[in-house]
Amino acid sequence: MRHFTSIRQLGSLEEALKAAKYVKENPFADQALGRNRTALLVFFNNSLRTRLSTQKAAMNLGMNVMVLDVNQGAWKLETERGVVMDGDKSEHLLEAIPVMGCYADVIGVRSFARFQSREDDYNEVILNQFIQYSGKPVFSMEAATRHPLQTLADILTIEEHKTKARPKVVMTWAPHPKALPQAVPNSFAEGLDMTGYDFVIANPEGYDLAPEFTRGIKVTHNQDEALEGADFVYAKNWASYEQYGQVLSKDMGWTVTSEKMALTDNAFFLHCLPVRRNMIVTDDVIESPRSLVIPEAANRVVAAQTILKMMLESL
Ligand code: SN0
Repeated sequence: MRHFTSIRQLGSLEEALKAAKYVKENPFADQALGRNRTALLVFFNNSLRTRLSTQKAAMNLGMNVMVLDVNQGAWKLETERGVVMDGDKSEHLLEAIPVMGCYADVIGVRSFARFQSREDDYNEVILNQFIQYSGKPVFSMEAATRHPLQTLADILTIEEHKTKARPKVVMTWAPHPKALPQAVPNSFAEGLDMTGYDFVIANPEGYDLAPEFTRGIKVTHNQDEALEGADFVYAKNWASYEQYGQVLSKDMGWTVTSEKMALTDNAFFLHCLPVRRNMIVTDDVIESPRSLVIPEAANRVVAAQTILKMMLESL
Protein backbone atom coordinates (compact mmCIF):
# COMPACT_ATOMS: atom_id res chain seq x y z
CA MET A 1 0.00 0.00 0.00
CA ARG A 2 1.66 3.26 -1.11
CA HIS A 3 -0.83 5.91 0.04
CA PHE A 4 -3.49 5.59 2.74
CA THR A 5 -6.44 7.95 2.41
CA SER A 6 -9.44 5.63 2.79
CA ILE A 7 -10.17 2.51 4.83
CA ARG A 8 -11.24 0.84 1.56
CA GLN A 9 -7.59 0.75 0.46
CA LEU A 10 -7.03 -1.96 3.07
CA GLY A 11 -8.81 -4.42 0.82
CA SER A 12 -9.33 -7.01 3.53
CA LEU A 13 -10.50 -5.53 6.82
CA GLU A 14 -10.06 -8.93 8.43
CA GLU A 15 -6.36 -9.00 7.53
CA ALA A 16 -5.91 -5.42 8.78
CA LEU A 17 -7.56 -6.28 12.10
CA LYS A 18 -5.25 -9.29 12.44
CA ALA A 19 -2.27 -7.02 11.73
CA ALA A 20 -3.57 -4.54 14.31
CA LYS A 21 -3.91 -7.28 16.93
CA TYR A 22 -0.29 -8.27 16.31
CA VAL A 23 0.88 -4.66 16.59
CA LYS A 24 -1.04 -4.22 19.85
CA GLU A 25 0.50 -7.34 21.36
CA ASN A 26 4.01 -6.66 20.00
CA PRO A 27 4.40 -2.87 19.85
CA PHE A 28 8.20 -2.93 19.59
CA ALA A 29 8.65 -5.95 17.32
CA ASP A 30 9.32 -3.84 14.22
CA GLN A 31 11.79 -1.26 15.51
CA ALA A 32 14.24 -2.11 12.70
CA LEU A 33 11.64 -1.40 10.02
CA GLY A 34 11.61 2.35 10.63
CA ARG A 35 15.30 2.83 11.40
CA ASN A 36 16.67 5.91 9.62
CA ARG A 37 13.25 6.59 8.14
CA THR A 38 11.56 9.92 8.77
CA ALA A 39 7.85 10.53 9.20
CA LEU A 40 6.76 14.13 8.62
CA LEU A 41 3.37 14.99 10.11
CA VAL A 42 1.85 18.12 8.59
CA PHE A 43 -1.05 19.79 10.37
CA PHE A 44 -3.25 22.44 8.77
CA ASN A 45 -5.68 22.01 11.71
CA ASN A 46 -5.65 21.35 15.45
CA SER A 47 -5.01 17.92 16.87
CA LEU A 48 -4.44 16.14 20.15
CA ARG A 49 -4.96 12.40 19.59
CA THR A 50 -3.84 12.22 16.00
CA ARG A 51 -0.65 14.15 16.67
CA LEU A 52 0.37 12.18 19.76
CA SER A 53 -0.78 8.74 18.66
CA THR A 54 0.81 8.96 15.20
CA GLN A 55 4.05 10.25 16.67
CA LYS A 56 4.02 7.43 19.21
CA ALA A 57 3.25 4.86 16.52
CA ALA A 58 6.16 6.07 14.39
CA MET A 59 8.51 5.97 17.39
CA ASN A 60 7.37 2.43 18.22
CA LEU A 61 8.46 1.51 14.68
CA GLY A 62 11.88 3.06 15.25
CA MET A 63 11.21 6.06 12.99
CA ASN A 64 12.33 9.64 13.39
CA VAL A 65 9.41 12.06 13.53
CA MET A 66 9.05 15.69 12.53
CA VAL A 67 5.84 17.65 13.11
CA LEU A 68 4.93 20.79 11.22
CA ASP A 69 2.08 23.02 12.33
CA VAL A 70 1.48 24.97 9.17
CA ASN A 71 -0.36 27.74 10.99
CA GLN A 72 2.21 28.16 13.74
CA GLY A 73 5.48 29.52 12.45
CA ALA A 74 5.54 28.19 8.89
CA TRP A 75 5.05 30.66 6.05
CA LYS A 76 1.44 31.39 5.27
CA LEU A 77 0.68 29.15 2.29
CA GLU A 78 -1.18 29.97 -0.91
CA THR A 79 -3.10 26.97 -2.21
CA GLU A 80 -4.62 28.29 -5.46
CA ARG A 81 -2.70 28.33 -8.74
CA GLY A 82 -2.67 31.51 -10.80
CA VAL A 83 -2.99 33.89 -7.84
CA VAL A 84 -0.83 37.03 -7.87
CA MET A 85 0.80 36.60 -4.49
CA ASP A 86 0.78 40.24 -3.39
CA GLY A 87 -1.14 39.55 -0.16
CA ASP A 88 -0.27 38.00 3.20
CA LYS A 89 0.66 34.55 1.84
CA SER A 90 4.42 34.12 1.45
CA GLU A 91 4.85 30.67 -0.07
CA HIS A 92 2.94 28.45 -2.47
CA LEU A 93 1.94 24.89 -1.66
CA LEU A 94 3.44 23.89 -5.02
CA GLU A 95 6.95 24.65 -3.69
CA ALA A 96 6.27 23.76 -0.06
CA ILE A 97 5.08 20.22 -0.85
CA PRO A 98 8.07 19.02 -2.91
CA VAL A 99 10.41 20.61 -0.34
CA MET A 100 8.71 18.62 2.43
CA GLY A 101 9.05 15.56 0.23
CA CYS A 102 12.85 16.05 0.21
CA TYR A 103 12.97 15.79 4.00
CA ALA A 104 10.64 12.84 4.62
CA ASP A 105 10.14 9.18 3.75
CA VAL A 106 6.45 9.16 4.67
CA ILE A 107 4.13 12.17 5.00
CA GLY A 108 0.99 12.41 7.13
CA VAL A 109 -1.41 15.24 6.30
CA ARG A 110 -4.28 16.76 8.26
CA SER A 111 -6.36 19.07 6.15
CA PHE A 112 -10.03 19.46 7.12
CA ALA A 113 -12.87 20.42 4.84
CA ARG A 114 -12.70 24.17 4.34
CA PHE A 115 -16.43 24.53 3.52
CA GLN A 116 -15.67 27.09 0.81
CA SER A 117 -16.49 24.73 -2.02
CA ARG A 118 -18.10 21.31 -1.74
CA GLU A 119 -16.45 20.33 -4.99
CA ASP A 120 -12.94 21.23 -3.78
CA ASP A 121 -13.49 19.49 -0.45
CA TYR A 122 -14.91 16.33 -2.02
CA ASN A 123 -12.07 16.30 -4.58
CA GLU A 124 -9.57 16.43 -1.68
CA VAL A 125 -7.56 19.14 -3.42
CA ILE A 126 -4.99 19.62 -0.62
CA LEU A 127 -4.39 15.94 0.13
CA ASN A 128 -4.15 15.09 -3.56
CA GLN A 129 -1.54 17.78 -4.13
CA PHE A 130 0.62 16.10 -1.48
CA ILE A 131 0.17 12.79 -3.30
CA GLN A 132 0.93 14.38 -6.65
CA TYR A 133 3.85 16.65 -5.77
CA SER A 134 5.67 15.26 -2.71
CA GLY A 135 7.04 12.16 -4.44
CA LYS A 136 6.51 10.29 -1.17
CA PRO A 137 3.89 7.98 0.32
CA VAL A 138 1.14 10.05 1.93
CA PHE A 139 -1.37 9.10 4.60
CA SER A 140 -4.43 10.98 5.80
CA MET A 141 -4.59 12.21 9.38
CA GLU A 142 -8.14 13.46 8.57
CA ALA A 143 -8.65 15.12 5.26
CA ALA A 144 -11.74 16.83 3.84
CA THR A 145 -13.87 13.71 3.35
CA ARG A 146 -12.36 10.92 5.45
CA HIS A 147 -10.54 10.07 8.69
CA PRO A 148 -9.46 6.48 8.06
CA LEU A 149 -7.06 6.12 11.04
CA GLN A 150 -9.98 7.01 13.31
CA THR A 151 -12.20 4.47 11.57
CA LEU A 152 -9.67 1.68 11.96
CA ALA A 153 -9.37 2.46 15.69
CA ASP A 154 -13.19 2.57 15.97
CA ILE A 155 -13.67 -0.82 14.34
CA LEU A 156 -10.85 -2.34 16.37
CA THR A 157 -12.55 -1.08 19.56
CA ILE A 158 -15.89 -2.55 18.51
CA GLU A 159 -14.22 -5.87 17.65
CA GLU A 160 -12.63 -5.97 21.12
CA HIS A 161 -15.94 -5.36 22.91
CA LYS A 162 -18.61 -7.05 20.82
CA THR A 163 -20.37 -10.08 22.32
CA LYS A 164 -22.09 -11.21 19.12
CA ALA A 165 -20.80 -11.78 15.60
CA ARG A 166 -23.12 -9.17 14.12
CA PRO A 167 -23.64 -6.36 16.65
CA LYS A 168 -26.08 -3.54 15.99
CA VAL A 169 -24.12 -0.31 15.59
CA VAL A 170 -25.90 3.04 15.44
CA MET A 171 -24.12 6.17 14.31
CA THR A 172 -26.16 9.12 15.46
CA TRP A 173 -25.85 12.80 14.66
CA ALA A 174 -25.86 15.00 17.77
CA PRO A 175 -25.93 18.78 18.20
CA HIS A 176 -22.84 21.01 18.19
CA PRO A 177 -22.36 24.79 18.16
CA LYS A 178 -20.06 24.87 15.09
CA ALA A 179 -20.01 23.52 11.55
CA LEU A 180 -17.98 20.30 11.65
CA PRO A 181 -16.69 18.28 8.69
CA GLN A 182 -18.29 15.04 7.46
CA ALA A 183 -14.94 13.25 7.41
CA VAL A 184 -15.43 11.17 10.56
CA PRO A 185 -19.00 10.01 9.78
CA ASN A 186 -18.22 9.41 6.08
CA SER A 187 -15.24 7.30 7.01
CA PHE A 188 -17.09 5.41 9.73
CA ALA A 189 -19.86 4.57 7.24
CA GLU A 190 -17.27 3.45 4.70
CA GLY A 191 -15.56 1.22 7.27
CA LEU A 192 -18.74 -0.24 8.73
CA ASP A 193 -19.85 -1.12 5.22
CA MET A 194 -16.84 -3.47 5.13
CA THR A 195 -18.00 -5.32 8.29
CA GLY A 196 -20.93 -7.68 8.64
CA TYR A 197 -22.50 -5.53 11.38
CA ASP A 198 -26.10 -4.39 11.48
CA PHE A 199 -25.40 -0.70 10.84
CA VAL A 200 -27.87 2.20 11.03
CA ILE A 201 -27.28 5.93 10.66
CA ALA A 202 -29.67 8.32 12.44
CA ASN A 203 -29.67 12.01 11.57
CA PRO A 204 -32.18 14.86 11.30
CA GLU A 205 -33.60 15.81 7.92
CA GLY A 206 -31.14 17.88 5.91
CA TYR A 207 -28.20 16.01 7.42
CA ASP A 208 -28.00 12.98 5.12
CA LEU A 209 -24.38 12.27 4.24
CA ALA A 210 -23.10 12.23 0.66
CA PRO A 211 -24.79 9.40 -1.27
CA GLU A 212 -21.45 7.78 -2.18
CA PHE A 213 -20.91 7.07 1.52
CA THR A 214 -24.39 5.81 2.39
CA ARG A 215 -25.24 3.63 -0.60
CA GLY A 216 -26.84 0.43 0.71
CA ILE A 217 -26.80 1.67 4.34
CA LYS A 218 -29.94 2.14 6.46
CA VAL A 219 -30.54 5.84 7.20
CA THR A 220 -33.35 7.04 9.46
CA HIS A 221 -34.48 10.41 10.76
CA ASN A 222 -35.88 8.79 13.91
CA GLN A 223 -33.15 8.48 16.53
CA ASP A 224 -35.23 6.64 19.16
CA GLU A 225 -36.21 3.96 16.68
CA ALA A 226 -32.59 3.53 15.58
CA LEU A 227 -31.34 3.19 19.16
CA GLU A 228 -33.67 0.32 19.95
CA GLY A 229 -31.63 -2.81 20.61
CA ALA A 230 -28.30 -1.14 19.74
CA ASP A 231 -25.08 -2.73 21.00
CA PHE A 232 -22.91 0.30 20.15
CA VAL A 233 -23.83 3.97 19.89
CA TYR A 234 -21.40 6.11 17.90
CA ALA A 235 -22.22 9.81 18.34
CA LYS A 236 -20.93 12.52 16.02
CA ASN A 237 -21.92 15.92 14.80
CA TRP A 238 -21.52 17.00 11.21
CA ALA A 239 -22.62 19.99 9.17
CA SER A 240 -25.12 19.56 6.36
CA TYR A 241 -23.89 18.02 3.11
CA GLU A 242 -26.98 19.05 1.13
CA GLN A 243 -26.80 22.68 2.27
CA TYR A 244 -23.09 22.39 2.32
CA GLY A 245 -21.38 23.40 5.54
CA GLN A 246 -24.54 24.83 7.13
CA VAL A 247 -25.66 24.26 10.72
CA LEU A 248 -29.38 23.60 10.24
CA SER A 249 -30.16 22.35 13.73
CA LYS A 250 -28.88 22.43 17.28
CA ASP A 251 -31.77 20.28 18.51
CA MET A 252 -30.80 19.08 21.99
CA GLY A 253 -33.42 16.36 21.57
CA TRP A 254 -30.61 14.52 19.72
CA THR A 255 -28.10 14.69 22.63
CA VAL A 256 -27.12 11.21 23.81
CA THR A 257 -28.51 11.03 27.36
CA SER A 258 -28.99 8.12 29.77
CA GLU A 259 -32.68 8.11 28.75
CA LYS A 260 -31.58 7.58 25.13
CA MET A 261 -29.08 4.90 26.16
CA ALA A 262 -31.90 3.12 28.04
CA LEU A 263 -33.51 2.43 24.65
CA THR A 264 -30.48 0.34 23.63
CA ASP A 265 -29.42 -3.16 24.59
CA ASN A 266 -27.03 -1.79 27.26
CA ALA A 267 -24.94 -0.34 24.44
CA PHE A 268 -21.38 0.85 24.60
CA PHE A 269 -20.84 4.53 23.82
CA LEU A 270 -18.22 5.68 21.29
CA HIS A 271 -17.00 9.09 20.13
CA CYS A 272 -13.81 10.06 18.31
CA LEU A 273 -13.14 13.05 20.64
CA PRO A 274 -12.85 15.95 21.18
CA VAL A 275 -16.43 15.96 22.43
CA ARG A 276 -18.64 18.83 23.61
CA ARG A 277 -20.13 17.51 26.82
CA ASN A 278 -23.84 18.11 27.34
CA MET A 279 -24.22 18.98 23.65
CA ILE A 280 -23.23 15.66 22.03
CA VAL A 281 -23.39 13.49 25.15
CA THR A 282 -24.22 14.04 28.80
CA ASP A 283 -21.61 13.77 31.57
CA ASP A 284 -23.22 10.64 33.01
CA VAL A 285 -23.14 8.73 29.69
CA ILE A 286 -19.54 9.60 28.81
CA GLU A 287 -18.43 8.80 32.35
CA SER A 288 -20.40 5.54 32.56
CA PRO A 289 -18.71 2.12 32.56
CA ARG A 290 -20.20 1.59 29.05
CA SER A 291 -18.25 4.51 27.62
CA LEU A 292 -15.35 3.37 25.43
CA VAL A 293 -13.98 6.78 24.47
CA ILE A 294 -10.64 6.26 26.24
CA PRO A 295 -9.89 2.72 24.96
CA GLU A 296 -10.98 4.00 21.53
CA ALA A 297 -8.42 6.83 21.76
CA ALA A 298 -5.77 4.36 22.98
CA ASN A 299 -6.39 2.29 19.85
CA ARG A 300 -5.39 5.26 17.71
CA VAL A 301 -1.75 4.29 18.34
CA VAL A 302 -2.47 0.76 17.18
CA ALA A 303 -4.28 1.98 14.06
CA ALA A 304 -1.51 4.41 13.12
CA GLN A 305 1.20 1.85 13.77
CA THR A 306 -0.59 -0.80 11.70
CA ILE A 307 -0.84 1.58 8.74
CA LEU A 308 2.68 3.00 9.05
CA LYS A 309 4.03 -0.52 9.22
CA MET A 310 2.24 -1.45 5.99
CA MET A 311 3.58 1.71 4.32
CA LEU A 312 7.15 1.05 5.50
CA GLU A 313 6.90 -2.52 4.24
CA SER A 314 6.07 -1.26 0.75
CA LEU A 315 8.74 1.46 0.57
C1 SN0 B 1 -13.03 17.54 14.08
C2 SN0 B 1 -14.13 16.92 13.24
O1 SN0 B 1 -13.84 16.47 12.11
O2 SN0 B 1 -15.27 16.84 13.70
C3 SN0 B 1 -11.99 16.50 14.46
C4 SN0 B 1 -12.48 15.20 15.00
C5 SN0 B 1 -11.42 14.17 15.15
N1 SN0 B 1 -13.61 18.06 15.30
C6 SN0 B 1 -13.60 19.35 15.59
O3 SN0 B 1 -13.11 20.16 14.82
C7 SN0 B 1 -14.20 19.79 16.93
C8 SN0 B 1 -14.02 21.25 17.18
C9 SN0 B 1 -14.84 21.79 18.32
O4 SN0 B 1 -14.74 23.00 18.53
O5 SN0 B 1 -15.56 21.09 19.01
